[in-house]
Amino acid sequence: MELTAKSRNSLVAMYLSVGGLIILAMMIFGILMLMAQGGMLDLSPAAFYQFLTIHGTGMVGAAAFAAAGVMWYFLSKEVKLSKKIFKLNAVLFLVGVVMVIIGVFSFEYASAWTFLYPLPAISANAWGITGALLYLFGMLILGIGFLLLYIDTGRAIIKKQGSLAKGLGWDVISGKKEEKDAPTPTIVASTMVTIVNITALTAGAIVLIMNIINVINPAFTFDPLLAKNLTFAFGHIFANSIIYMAVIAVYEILSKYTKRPWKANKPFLIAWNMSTVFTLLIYTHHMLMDSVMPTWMLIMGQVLSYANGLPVLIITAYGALMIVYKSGIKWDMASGLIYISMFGWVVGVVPAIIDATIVVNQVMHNTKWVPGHFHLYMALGACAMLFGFMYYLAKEDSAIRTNAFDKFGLFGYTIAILALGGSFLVSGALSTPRRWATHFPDWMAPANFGAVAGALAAIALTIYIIHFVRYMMMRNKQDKDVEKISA
Ligand code: HEM
Ligand SMILES: [Cu+2]
Repeated sequence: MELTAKSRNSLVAMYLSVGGLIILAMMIFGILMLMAQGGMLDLSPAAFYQFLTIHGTGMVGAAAFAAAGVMWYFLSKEVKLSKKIFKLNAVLFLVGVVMVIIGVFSFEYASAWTFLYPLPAISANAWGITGALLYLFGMLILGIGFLLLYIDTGRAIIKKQGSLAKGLGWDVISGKKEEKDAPTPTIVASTMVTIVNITALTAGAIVLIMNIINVINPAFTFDPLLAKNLTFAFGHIFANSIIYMAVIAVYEILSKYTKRPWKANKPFLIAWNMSTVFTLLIYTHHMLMDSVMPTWMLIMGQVLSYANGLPVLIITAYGALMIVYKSGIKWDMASGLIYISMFGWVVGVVPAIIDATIVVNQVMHNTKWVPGHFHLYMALGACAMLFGFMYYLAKEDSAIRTNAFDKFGLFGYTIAILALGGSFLVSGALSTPRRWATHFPDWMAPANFGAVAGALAAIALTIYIIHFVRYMMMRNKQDKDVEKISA
Protein backbone atom coordinates (compact mmCIF):
# COMPACT_ATOMS: atom_id res chain seq x y z
CA MET A 1 0.00 0.00 0.00
CA GLU A 2 1.52 3.26 -1.09
CA LEU A 3 0.92 6.20 1.22
CA THR A 4 -0.30 9.14 -0.86
CA ALA A 5 -0.70 12.62 0.58
CA LYS A 6 -4.42 12.19 0.07
CA SER A 7 -4.77 9.01 2.08
CA ARG A 8 -2.43 10.35 4.78
CA ASN A 9 -4.56 13.44 5.17
CA SER A 10 -7.86 11.54 5.32
CA LEU A 11 -6.59 9.15 7.97
CA VAL A 12 -5.03 11.88 10.06
CA ALA A 13 -8.14 14.05 9.73
CA MET A 14 -10.18 11.10 11.00
CA TYR A 15 -7.88 10.81 14.07
CA LEU A 16 -8.17 14.53 14.83
CA SER A 17 -11.92 14.76 14.33
CA VAL A 18 -12.63 11.71 16.51
CA GLY A 19 -10.22 12.99 19.16
CA GLY A 20 -11.70 16.50 19.05
CA LEU A 21 -15.28 15.27 19.33
CA ILE A 22 -14.52 13.04 22.31
CA ILE A 23 -12.67 15.90 24.04
CA LEU A 24 -15.74 18.10 23.51
CA ALA A 25 -18.07 15.45 24.94
CA MET A 26 -15.77 15.01 27.94
CA MET A 27 -15.80 18.77 28.55
CA ILE A 28 -19.55 18.52 29.04
CA PHE A 29 -19.03 15.92 31.78
CA GLY A 30 -16.39 18.19 33.33
CA ILE A 31 -18.83 21.09 33.42
CA LEU A 32 -21.54 18.88 34.96
CA MET A 33 -19.11 17.72 37.66
CA LEU A 34 -18.27 21.32 38.57
CA MET A 35 -21.95 22.26 38.64
CA ALA A 36 -22.62 19.35 40.99
CA GLN A 37 -19.71 20.35 43.24
CA GLY A 38 -20.96 23.93 43.17
CA GLY A 39 -24.45 22.91 44.21
CA MET A 40 -26.03 24.08 40.94
CA LEU A 41 -26.88 20.56 39.82
CA ASP A 42 -28.31 17.69 41.82
CA LEU A 43 -26.17 14.70 40.89
CA SER A 44 -25.96 11.48 42.91
CA PRO A 45 -22.44 10.69 44.16
CA ALA A 46 -22.54 7.46 42.11
CA ALA A 47 -23.22 9.44 38.94
CA PHE A 48 -20.47 11.95 39.84
CA TYR A 49 -17.88 9.16 40.07
CA GLN A 50 -19.06 7.68 36.78
CA PHE A 51 -18.56 11.12 35.21
CA LEU A 52 -15.14 11.42 36.84
CA THR A 53 -14.17 8.02 35.48
CA ILE A 54 -15.32 8.72 31.93
CA HIS A 55 -13.85 12.25 31.96
CA GLY A 56 -10.37 11.19 33.10
CA THR A 57 -10.23 8.11 30.88
CA GLY A 58 -11.82 9.81 27.88
CA MET A 59 -9.71 12.97 27.99
CA VAL A 60 -6.38 11.18 28.27
CA GLY A 61 -7.40 8.56 25.69
CA ALA A 62 -8.79 11.03 23.15
CA ALA A 63 -5.94 13.52 23.50
CA ALA A 64 -3.42 10.69 23.10
CA PHE A 65 -5.31 9.43 20.05
CA ALA A 66 -5.33 12.85 18.38
CA ALA A 67 -1.68 13.43 19.34
CA ALA A 68 -0.76 10.09 17.79
CA GLY A 69 -2.41 11.40 14.62
CA VAL A 70 -0.16 14.49 14.70
CA MET A 71 2.96 12.42 15.26
CA TRP A 72 2.00 9.99 12.50
CA TYR A 73 1.31 12.82 10.05
CA PHE A 74 4.81 14.27 10.32
CA LEU A 75 6.73 11.06 11.00
CA SER A 76 5.21 9.32 7.97
CA LYS A 77 6.87 11.95 5.78
CA GLU A 78 10.28 10.83 7.03
CA VAL A 79 10.03 7.07 7.61
CA LYS A 80 7.90 4.35 6.11
CA LEU A 81 5.01 3.65 8.48
CA SER A 82 2.34 1.00 8.10
CA LYS A 83 -1.02 2.39 7.08
CA LYS A 84 -2.67 -0.87 8.11
CA ILE A 85 -1.48 -0.56 11.69
CA PHE A 86 -2.53 3.09 11.83
CA LYS A 87 -6.03 2.02 10.75
CA LEU A 88 -6.04 -0.97 13.10
CA ASN A 89 -5.21 1.29 16.04
CA ALA A 90 -8.21 3.46 15.19
CA VAL A 91 -10.51 0.43 15.08
CA LEU A 92 -9.21 -0.95 18.39
CA PHE A 93 -9.49 2.51 19.92
CA LEU A 94 -13.15 2.80 18.96
CA VAL A 95 -13.94 -0.72 20.17
CA GLY A 96 -12.21 0.04 23.49
CA VAL A 97 -14.02 3.35 23.87
CA VAL A 98 -17.43 1.75 23.30
CA MET A 99 -16.67 -0.97 25.87
CA VAL A 100 -15.54 1.62 28.43
CA ILE A 101 -18.66 3.73 27.84
CA ILE A 102 -20.97 0.74 28.28
CA GLY A 103 -19.08 -0.39 31.38
CA VAL A 104 -19.37 3.03 32.99
CA PHE A 105 -22.87 4.10 32.02
CA SER A 106 -24.79 0.82 31.71
CA PHE A 107 -23.00 -1.06 34.48
CA GLU A 108 -22.09 1.85 36.77
CA TYR A 109 -18.34 1.20 36.80
CA ALA A 110 -16.64 4.12 38.59
CA SER A 111 -13.11 3.40 39.82
CA ALA A 112 -11.74 6.59 38.22
CA TRP A 113 -9.29 6.13 35.37
CA THR A 114 -6.62 4.85 37.79
CA PHE A 115 -8.52 1.55 38.38
CA LEU A 116 -6.36 1.03 41.46
CA TYR A 117 -6.20 -2.60 42.56
CA PRO A 118 -8.23 -4.07 44.31
CA LEU A 119 -10.94 -1.47 43.65
CA PRO A 120 -12.20 -2.97 40.35
CA ALA A 121 -13.13 -6.19 42.19
CA ILE A 122 -14.02 -4.73 45.60
CA SER A 123 -16.52 -1.90 45.18
CA ALA A 124 -18.95 -2.58 48.03
CA ASN A 125 -21.47 -3.46 45.32
CA ALA A 126 -21.27 -0.04 43.68
CA TRP A 127 -20.78 -1.98 40.46
CA GLY A 128 -20.61 -5.61 39.42
CA ILE A 129 -18.25 -7.91 37.57
CA THR A 130 -19.66 -7.03 34.13
CA GLY A 131 -18.95 -3.33 34.46
CA ALA A 132 -15.42 -3.95 35.72
CA LEU A 133 -14.66 -6.43 32.94
CA LEU A 134 -16.03 -4.16 30.21
CA TYR A 135 -13.88 -1.30 31.48
CA LEU A 136 -10.70 -3.33 32.00
CA PHE A 137 -10.97 -5.23 28.72
CA GLY A 138 -11.84 -2.01 26.89
CA MET A 139 -8.69 -0.38 28.25
CA LEU A 140 -6.65 -3.45 27.35
CA ILE A 141 -7.88 -3.47 23.75
CA LEU A 142 -7.27 0.23 23.41
CA GLY A 143 -3.80 -0.18 24.90
CA ILE A 144 -2.92 -3.00 22.53
CA GLY A 145 -3.82 -0.77 19.58
CA PHE A 146 -1.43 1.93 20.79
CA LEU A 147 1.24 -0.67 21.56
CA LEU A 148 1.10 -1.96 17.97
CA LEU A 149 1.35 1.60 16.70
CA TYR A 150 4.52 2.32 18.71
CA ILE A 151 6.07 -1.00 17.75
CA ASP A 152 5.57 0.11 14.15
CA THR A 153 7.04 3.60 14.68
CA GLY A 154 9.97 1.97 16.50
CA ARG A 155 10.54 -0.48 13.64
CA ALA A 156 10.44 2.28 11.05
CA ILE A 157 12.77 4.58 13.01
CA ILE A 158 15.28 1.76 13.53
CA LYS A 159 15.18 1.01 9.80
CA LYS A 160 15.96 4.62 8.92
CA GLN A 161 18.36 5.59 11.72
CA GLY A 162 19.96 2.24 12.61
CA SER A 163 18.77 2.16 16.23
CA LEU A 164 16.56 3.96 18.71
CA ALA A 165 19.69 5.35 20.37
CA LYS A 166 20.60 6.98 17.08
CA GLY A 167 17.01 8.23 16.81
CA LEU A 168 17.75 10.11 20.03
CA GLY A 169 21.01 11.35 18.51
CA TRP A 170 23.48 9.51 20.75
CA ASP A 171 26.06 9.44 17.97
CA VAL A 172 25.78 13.20 17.61
CA ILE A 173 25.99 13.80 21.36
CA SER A 174 29.07 11.60 21.59
CA GLY A 175 30.66 13.44 18.69
CA LYS A 176 30.77 10.51 16.27
CA LYS A 177 28.48 12.34 13.92
CA GLU A 178 28.25 16.02 13.05
CA GLU A 179 25.41 18.20 14.27
CA LYS A 180 24.25 18.87 10.74
CA ASP A 181 23.53 15.14 10.30
CA ALA A 182 21.47 14.94 13.48
CA PRO A 183 18.02 13.31 13.33
CA THR A 184 15.18 15.79 12.79
CA PRO A 185 13.17 17.05 15.79
CA THR A 186 10.24 14.93 14.57
CA ILE A 187 12.37 11.77 14.66
CA VAL A 188 13.83 12.65 18.06
CA ALA A 189 10.42 13.28 19.64
CA SER A 190 8.90 10.19 18.02
CA THR A 191 11.77 8.03 19.26
CA MET A 192 11.32 9.34 22.80
CA VAL A 193 7.58 8.67 22.73
CA THR A 194 8.10 5.22 21.22
CA ILE A 195 10.47 4.26 24.04
CA VAL A 196 8.43 5.61 26.95
CA ASN A 197 5.07 4.46 25.66
CA ILE A 198 6.10 0.90 24.84
CA THR A 199 7.28 0.74 28.45
CA ALA A 200 4.08 2.34 29.78
CA LEU A 201 1.71 0.23 27.72
CA THR A 202 3.48 -3.00 28.65
CA ALA A 203 3.18 -2.14 32.36
CA GLY A 204 -0.46 -1.20 31.76
CA ALA A 205 -1.28 -4.45 29.97
CA ILE A 206 0.26 -6.50 32.79
CA VAL A 207 -1.67 -4.75 35.55
CA LEU A 208 -4.91 -4.75 33.54
CA ILE A 209 -4.66 -8.50 32.99
CA MET A 210 -3.89 -9.10 36.69
CA ASN A 211 -6.94 -7.01 37.62
CA ILE A 212 -9.09 -8.92 35.13
CA ILE A 213 -8.07 -12.27 36.66
CA ASN A 214 -8.74 -10.89 40.14
CA VAL A 215 -12.22 -9.70 39.13
CA ILE A 216 -13.09 -13.09 37.62
CA ASN A 217 -11.53 -15.09 40.44
CA PRO A 218 -11.05 -13.12 43.68
CA ALA A 219 -8.99 -16.00 45.10
CA PHE A 220 -6.20 -14.78 42.80
CA THR A 221 -4.60 -11.83 44.53
CA PHE A 222 -1.36 -9.96 44.03
CA ASP A 223 0.84 -7.41 45.73
CA PRO A 224 -1.06 -4.10 45.89
CA LEU A 225 2.21 -2.14 45.98
CA LEU A 226 3.37 -3.78 42.76
CA ALA A 227 -0.04 -3.08 41.24
CA LYS A 228 0.20 0.59 42.17
CA ASN A 229 3.69 0.87 40.72
CA LEU A 230 2.60 -0.69 37.44
CA THR A 231 -0.58 1.40 37.30
CA PHE A 232 1.24 4.70 37.66
CA ALA A 233 4.12 3.64 35.44
CA PHE A 234 1.35 3.25 32.85
CA GLY A 235 -0.83 6.23 33.67
CA HIS A 236 1.79 8.85 34.41
CA ILE A 237 3.94 8.06 31.38
CA PHE A 238 1.07 7.64 28.92
CA ALA A 239 -0.56 10.91 29.97
CA ASN A 240 2.80 12.68 29.76
CA SER A 241 3.49 11.35 26.28
CA ILE A 242 0.58 13.39 24.87
CA ILE A 243 2.48 16.67 24.96
CA TYR A 244 5.66 15.03 23.59
CA MET A 245 3.72 13.86 20.53
CA ALA A 246 1.81 17.11 20.12
CA VAL A 247 4.97 19.24 20.38
CA ILE A 248 6.04 17.89 17.00
CA ALA A 249 3.39 20.25 15.59
CA VAL A 250 5.22 23.17 17.27
CA TYR A 251 8.52 22.29 15.58
CA GLU A 252 7.05 21.62 12.16
CA ILE A 253 4.49 24.41 11.96
CA LEU A 254 6.70 27.20 13.33
CA SER A 255 9.54 26.21 11.06
CA LYS A 256 7.24 26.15 8.04
CA TYR A 257 5.61 29.49 8.89
CA THR A 258 8.91 31.28 9.56
CA LYS A 259 10.70 29.53 6.67
CA ARG A 260 13.50 28.78 9.08
CA PRO A 261 14.67 25.24 9.84
CA TRP A 262 14.26 23.95 13.41
CA LYS A 263 17.47 21.95 13.70
CA ALA A 264 18.21 19.39 16.39
CA ASN A 265 21.52 20.61 17.85
CA LYS A 266 23.38 19.09 20.79
CA PRO A 267 21.48 20.93 23.56
CA PHE A 268 18.21 19.90 21.90
CA LEU A 269 19.26 16.25 21.82
CA ILE A 270 20.54 16.28 25.40
CA ALA A 271 17.28 17.85 26.60
CA TRP A 272 15.20 15.18 24.89
CA ASN A 273 17.41 12.40 26.27
CA MET A 274 17.06 13.80 29.79
CA SER A 275 13.29 14.02 29.51
CA THR A 276 13.19 10.44 28.18
CA VAL A 277 14.91 9.14 31.31
CA PHE A 278 13.01 11.40 33.73
CA THR A 279 9.62 10.57 32.22
CA LEU A 280 10.33 6.87 32.75
CA LEU A 281 11.44 7.29 36.37
CA ILE A 282 9.31 9.91 38.04
CA TYR A 283 5.97 8.12 38.24
CA THR A 284 7.28 7.38 41.74
CA HIS A 285 5.99 10.82 42.82
CA HIS A 286 2.60 9.08 42.99
CA MET A 287 4.06 6.80 45.67
CA LEU A 288 5.27 9.45 48.12
CA MET A 289 2.56 8.47 50.61
CA ASP A 290 3.56 4.79 50.38
CA SER A 291 6.13 4.69 53.15
CA VAL A 292 6.92 1.05 52.41
CA MET A 293 8.52 2.02 49.10
CA PRO A 294 12.33 1.95 49.04
CA THR A 295 13.45 5.37 50.24
CA TRP A 296 15.87 5.89 47.37
CA MET A 297 13.01 5.49 44.89
CA LEU A 298 10.95 8.12 46.66
CA ILE A 299 13.86 10.54 46.82
CA MET A 300 14.51 9.97 43.14
CA GLY A 301 10.83 10.56 42.35
CA GLN A 302 10.89 13.76 44.36
CA VAL A 303 14.10 15.18 42.94
CA LEU A 304 13.52 14.22 39.33
CA SER A 305 9.94 15.48 39.38
CA TYR A 306 11.29 18.99 39.69
CA ALA A 307 13.29 18.46 36.56
CA ASN A 308 10.93 16.22 34.59
CA GLY A 309 9.63 18.19 31.66
CA LEU A 310 11.94 21.15 32.09
CA PRO A 311 14.71 20.27 29.62
CA VAL A 312 12.32 19.84 26.69
CA LEU A 313 10.11 22.70 27.80
CA ILE A 314 13.02 25.13 28.04
CA ILE A 315 14.65 24.06 24.79
CA THR A 316 11.29 24.27 23.00
CA ALA A 317 10.14 27.58 24.49
CA TYR A 318 13.54 29.15 23.82
CA GLY A 319 13.58 27.70 20.31
CA ALA A 320 10.07 29.00 19.64
CA LEU A 321 11.08 32.52 20.69
CA MET A 322 14.25 32.42 18.60
CA ILE A 323 12.63 31.07 15.45
CA VAL A 324 9.84 33.64 15.52
CA TYR A 325 12.04 36.62 16.43
CA LYS A 326 12.20 39.01 13.47
CA SER A 327 10.97 36.29 11.13
CA GLY A 328 8.02 38.27 9.78
CA ILE A 329 5.76 35.33 10.68
CA LYS A 330 2.12 35.56 9.57
CA TRP A 331 -0.17 35.02 12.53
CA ASP A 332 -3.22 32.91 11.90
CA MET A 333 -5.25 30.39 13.88
CA ALA A 334 -2.62 27.64 13.55
CA SER A 335 0.40 29.71 14.58
CA GLY A 336 -1.70 31.53 17.19
CA LEU A 337 -2.82 28.33 18.90
CA ILE A 338 0.70 26.91 18.70
CA TYR A 339 2.07 30.01 20.40
CA ILE A 340 -0.62 29.96 23.06
CA SER A 341 0.24 26.32 23.69
CA MET A 342 3.82 27.23 24.62
CA PHE A 343 2.43 29.75 27.07
CA GLY A 344 -0.02 27.18 28.48
CA TRP A 345 2.77 24.65 28.91
CA VAL A 346 4.94 27.10 30.86
CA VAL A 347 2.02 28.35 32.99
CA GLY A 348 0.91 24.77 33.72
CA VAL A 349 4.32 23.64 34.90
CA VAL A 350 4.79 26.35 37.52
CA PRO A 351 2.09 25.09 39.95
CA ALA A 352 3.46 21.57 39.50
CA ILE A 353 6.92 22.68 40.58
CA ILE A 354 5.42 24.48 43.56
CA ASP A 355 3.50 21.34 44.48
CA ALA A 356 6.58 19.13 44.12
CA THR A 357 8.09 21.04 47.04
CA ILE A 358 7.54 18.89 50.12
CA VAL A 359 6.36 21.61 52.52
CA VAL A 360 3.79 22.74 49.97
CA ASN A 361 2.84 19.19 49.10
CA GLN A 362 2.00 18.44 52.73
CA VAL A 363 -0.79 21.04 52.44
CA MET A 364 -1.73 20.77 48.77
CA HIS A 365 -1.56 17.01 48.38
CA ASN A 366 -4.78 15.61 46.93
CA THR A 367 -6.41 19.03 46.74
CA LYS A 368 -7.78 20.55 43.56
CA TRP A 369 -4.39 22.29 43.18
CA VAL A 370 -3.32 19.15 41.29
CA PRO A 371 -6.08 19.23 38.64
CA GLY A 372 -5.33 22.99 38.48
CA HIS A 373 -1.82 22.27 37.27
CA PHE A 374 -2.68 19.55 34.83
CA HIS A 375 -5.71 21.25 33.32
CA LEU A 376 -3.55 24.24 32.39
CA TYR A 377 -0.84 22.01 31.02
CA MET A 378 -3.16 19.58 29.23
CA ALA A 379 -5.92 21.90 28.00
CA LEU A 380 -3.87 25.02 27.21
CA GLY A 381 -0.57 23.23 26.51
CA ALA A 382 -1.14 19.87 24.81
CA CYS A 383 -4.68 20.37 23.47
CA ALA A 384 -3.93 23.82 22.00
CA MET A 385 -1.13 22.15 20.01
CA LEU A 386 -3.64 19.60 18.71
CA PHE A 387 -6.18 22.28 17.78
CA GLY A 388 -3.45 24.39 16.15
CA PHE A 389 -2.53 21.39 14.05
CA MET A 390 -6.19 20.99 13.00
CA TYR A 391 -6.19 24.54 11.62
CA TYR A 392 -2.82 23.94 9.97
CA LEU A 393 -3.99 20.78 8.20
CA ALA A 394 -7.21 22.42 7.03
CA LYS A 395 -5.26 25.34 5.57
CA GLU A 396 -2.62 23.12 3.93
CA ASP A 397 -5.10 20.77 2.39
CA SER A 398 -8.00 22.96 1.24
CA ALA A 399 -9.01 26.48 0.33
CA ILE A 400 -10.97 26.95 3.53
CA ARG A 401 -10.75 30.34 5.26
CA THR A 402 -11.11 31.24 8.89
CA ASN A 403 -13.57 33.86 10.08
CA ALA A 404 -14.37 36.03 13.09
CA PHE A 405 -15.81 33.05 14.97
CA ASP A 406 -12.49 31.26 14.81
CA LYS A 407 -10.72 34.32 16.21
CA PHE A 408 -13.27 34.49 18.97
CA GLY A 409 -12.53 30.81 19.60
CA LEU A 410 -8.82 31.51 20.01
CA PHE A 411 -9.28 34.27 22.58
CA GLY A 412 -12.26 32.59 24.22
CA TYR A 413 -10.41 29.32 24.69
CA THR A 414 -7.34 30.98 26.17
CA ILE A 415 -9.34 33.02 28.66
CA ALA A 416 -11.61 30.05 29.48
CA ILE A 417 -8.79 27.67 30.31
CA LEU A 418 -6.88 30.27 32.32
CA ALA A 419 -10.08 30.88 34.30
CA LEU A 420 -10.81 27.16 34.70
CA GLY A 421 -7.25 26.38 35.78
CA GLY A 422 -7.29 29.41 38.07
CA SER A 423 -10.52 28.26 39.70
CA PHE A 424 -9.00 24.83 40.41
CA LEU A 425 -5.91 26.48 41.90
CA VAL A 426 -8.03 28.72 44.12
CA SER A 427 -9.97 25.66 45.27
CA GLY A 428 -6.67 23.97 46.06
CA ALA A 429 -5.46 26.96 48.02
CA LEU A 430 -8.71 26.72 50.02
CA SER A 431 -7.78 23.09 50.77
CA THR A 432 -10.69 21.70 48.74
CA PRO A 433 -9.94 17.99 48.27
CA ARG A 434 -9.92 16.66 44.72
CA ARG A 435 -12.32 13.89 43.64
CA TRP A 436 -15.07 14.79 46.08
CA ALA A 437 -18.59 14.61 44.71
CA THR A 438 -19.94 17.04 47.30
CA HIS A 439 -18.44 20.32 48.48
CA PHE A 440 -18.92 22.36 51.65
CA PRO A 441 -20.60 25.73 50.93
CA ASP A 442 -17.22 27.49 51.41
CA TRP A 443 -15.80 25.53 48.49
CA MET A 444 -18.64 26.06 46.02
CA ALA A 445 -17.93 29.46 44.48
CA PRO A 446 -14.74 28.48 42.58
CA ALA A 447 -16.48 25.35 41.28
CA ASN A 448 -19.35 27.39 39.85
CA PHE A 449 -16.94 29.90 38.37
CA GLY A 450 -15.06 26.97 36.79
CA ALA A 451 -18.29 25.61 35.30
CA VAL A 452 -18.92 28.90 33.49
CA ALA A 453 -15.32 29.00 32.27
CA GLY A 454 -15.67 25.38 31.13
CA ALA A 455 -18.76 26.28 29.10
CA LEU A 456 -16.80 28.98 27.28
CA ALA A 457 -14.04 26.47 26.52
CA ALA A 458 -16.61 24.05 25.12
CA ILE A 459 -18.07 26.77 22.87
CA ALA A 460 -14.59 27.60 21.57
CA LEU A 461 -13.83 23.96 20.83
CA THR A 462 -17.18 23.63 19.04
CA ILE A 463 -16.06 26.45 16.74
CA TYR A 464 -12.76 24.66 16.03
CA ILE A 465 -14.57 21.43 15.26
CA ILE A 466 -17.08 23.10 12.95
CA HIS A 467 -14.18 24.60 11.02
CA PHE A 468 -12.47 21.22 10.81
CA VAL A 469 -15.59 19.38 9.71
CA ARG A 470 -16.21 22.04 7.05
CA TYR A 471 -12.68 21.38 5.80
CA MET A 472 -13.29 17.64 5.69
CA MET A 473 -16.50 18.16 3.72
CA MET A 474 -14.80 20.57 1.37
CA ARG A 475 -12.02 18.15 0.53
CA ASN A 476 -14.51 15.34 -0.06
CA LYS A 477 -16.28 17.60 -2.49
CA GLN A 478 -13.01 18.54 -4.17
CA ASP A 479 -12.28 14.85 -4.66
CA LYS A 480 -15.64 14.31 -6.28
CA ASP A 481 -15.10 17.29 -8.60
CA VAL A 482 -11.74 15.88 -9.65
CA GLU A 483 -13.37 12.51 -10.36
CA LYS A 484 -16.01 14.22 -12.48
CA ILE A 485 -13.42 16.07 -14.53
CA SER A 486 -11.32 12.98 -15.13
CA ALA A 487 -14.35 10.79 -15.93
C1 HEM B 1 -14.01 22.42 29.78
C2 HEM B 1 -12.93 21.80 30.13
C3 HEM B 1 -12.80 20.92 31.35
C4 HEM B 1 -13.54 20.90 32.51
C5 HEM B 1 -14.73 21.78 32.89
C6 HEM B 1 -12.98 19.87 33.37
C7 HEM B 1 -13.44 19.54 34.64
C8 HEM B 1 -12.89 18.58 35.47
C9 HEM B 1 -13.34 18.29 36.82
C10 HEM B 1 -14.45 19.00 37.54
C11 HEM B 1 -12.55 17.30 37.31
C12 HEM B 1 -12.63 16.66 38.69
C13 HEM B 1 -11.88 17.49 39.69
C14 HEM B 1 -11.92 16.91 41.07
O1 HEM B 1 -11.05 16.07 41.38
O2 HEM B 1 -12.80 17.29 41.85
C15 HEM B 1 -11.61 16.94 36.27
C16 HEM B 1 -10.65 15.95 36.37
C17 HEM B 1 -9.81 15.57 35.34
N1 HEM B 1 -9.70 16.14 34.09
FE1 HEM B 1 -10.83 17.71 33.41
N2 HEM B 1 -11.92 19.29 32.70
C18 HEM B 1 -11.78 19.90 31.48
C19 HEM B 1 -10.83 19.61 30.52
C20 HEM B 1 -9.91 18.58 30.60
C21 HEM B 1 -8.93 18.27 29.59
C22 HEM B 1 -8.76 19.02 28.27
C23 HEM B 1 -8.22 17.19 30.04
C24 HEM B 1 -7.07 16.43 29.39
C25 HEM B 1 -6.77 16.41 28.13
C26 HEM B 1 -8.76 16.82 31.34
C27 HEM B 1 -8.32 15.75 32.11
C28 HEM B 1 -8.74 15.47 33.38
C29 HEM B 1 -8.19 14.40 34.20
C30 HEM B 1 -7.10 13.41 33.81
C31 HEM B 1 -8.86 14.46 35.44
C32 HEM B 1 -8.62 13.58 36.66
C33 HEM B 1 -9.66 12.54 36.85
C34 HEM B 1 -9.49 11.83 38.16
O3 HEM B 1 -9.17 12.48 39.18
O4 HEM B 1 -9.65 10.60 38.17
N3 HEM B 1 -9.79 17.68 31.63
N4 HEM B 1 -11.83 17.75 35.16
CU1 LIG C 1 2.78 11.80 37.57
